Amino acid sequence: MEYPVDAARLEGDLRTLAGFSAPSTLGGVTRRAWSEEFFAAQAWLIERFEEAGLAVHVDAVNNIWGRWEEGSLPAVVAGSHIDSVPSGGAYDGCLGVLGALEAIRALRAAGHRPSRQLWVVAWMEEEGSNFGTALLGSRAFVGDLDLDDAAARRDLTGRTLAEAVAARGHDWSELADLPSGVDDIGSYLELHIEQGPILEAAGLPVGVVTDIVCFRAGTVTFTGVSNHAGTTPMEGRRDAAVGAARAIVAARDLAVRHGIRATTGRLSATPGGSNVIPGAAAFSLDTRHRDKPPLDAYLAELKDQFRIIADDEGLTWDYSESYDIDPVPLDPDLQKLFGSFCEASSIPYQPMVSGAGHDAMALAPRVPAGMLFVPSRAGVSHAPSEYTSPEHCALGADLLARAMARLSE
Ligand code: HGY
Ligand code: MN
Ligand code: MN
Repeated sequence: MEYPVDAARLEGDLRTLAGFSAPSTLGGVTRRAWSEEFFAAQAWLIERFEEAGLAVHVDAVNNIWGRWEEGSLPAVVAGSHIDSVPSGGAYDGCLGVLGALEAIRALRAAGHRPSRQLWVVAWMEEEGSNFGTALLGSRAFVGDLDLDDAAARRDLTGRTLAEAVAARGHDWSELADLPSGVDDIGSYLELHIEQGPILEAAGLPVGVVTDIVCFRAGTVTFTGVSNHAGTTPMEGRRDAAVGAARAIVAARDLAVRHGIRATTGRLSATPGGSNVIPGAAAFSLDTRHRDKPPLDAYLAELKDQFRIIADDEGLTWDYSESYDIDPVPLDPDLQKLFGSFCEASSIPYQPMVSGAGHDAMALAPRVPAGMLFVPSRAGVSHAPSEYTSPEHCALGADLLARAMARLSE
């Protein structure tokens, strides 16, 4: 270690943060953005930032900033997110926020005197698990969010995002001012668990991220006619659930053929009675690829298949896109910087692409952005058994500290 990162304290923080969760029969961490448990976790995090001597700022979309304001602007910023997927893990996003906090603690303990301000940020609703707007806080901050579309989005309780912002004491119009903050940022660093099997399989403790895949995601809805399950003959039914089921299999089969990653994580049939032929069936579709043209071609061909399925089943269909995010190359100089630290300490590492989306995607088109990965046990993430060893967590925080120190010399 180059800086006195406290592995036990970081592990303890990760364990404590994991405790802020809604109960779930599936176990794991369920901390949807805007939920009670989420704001309890934010309050705990704000205390940790203050304890570390940072000035805390909560912006209009609830990004939490902890600022070491000794140096000049533009600042060196490190962070990630603390919202989770349902029944997710304790490390996704949280390691990036708590690792950045631990890096700042270590720099202060080592007597570092930054020439630049050093900030840690916890971005709001990276997962989009509440309002279906992934990278919400970071995209709002850089001015990439369609504010009209986002304001009207409703969560499972029917509350709009604008109402959720107002409930926290901010006016939606304040979001239009957020992008001016990007000028105060000189570089953005994000430590994250790999969430895949590559580093563990290669026996490597560190990955330096070269670029992040693109993704397009939305909701597909098939509409037919509700009717009685017992009296309606099989021929002539307009069963929306059958259309959706055929479409989900078609999405998977075509993805395998095109080398795309496609996933349906949410599925619903309406009105939802077991003795009622569903008049509507909706499913989420998350699709990803390293390059945009093959992804766009896949979606175009898939929509043709949806059309055929709908005609065949006597249904109509609709695709409402939630986001269409381009692939993002990360800053080559920051990749070299991370690599040089690993080489200087004979830490084996490899450059790699991120199959997961991250807030760095929103920042990278505007400021130099770099990402570091540490291994996920058995490559598992977005699940209760998500795990990264305390040694790997501390190593990531140490490399983050070295980068923050170098960039604020
Ligand atoms: O879905 C993702 O790739 C990220 O975990 N939000
Ligand atoms: Mn995630
Ligand atoms: Mn994440």
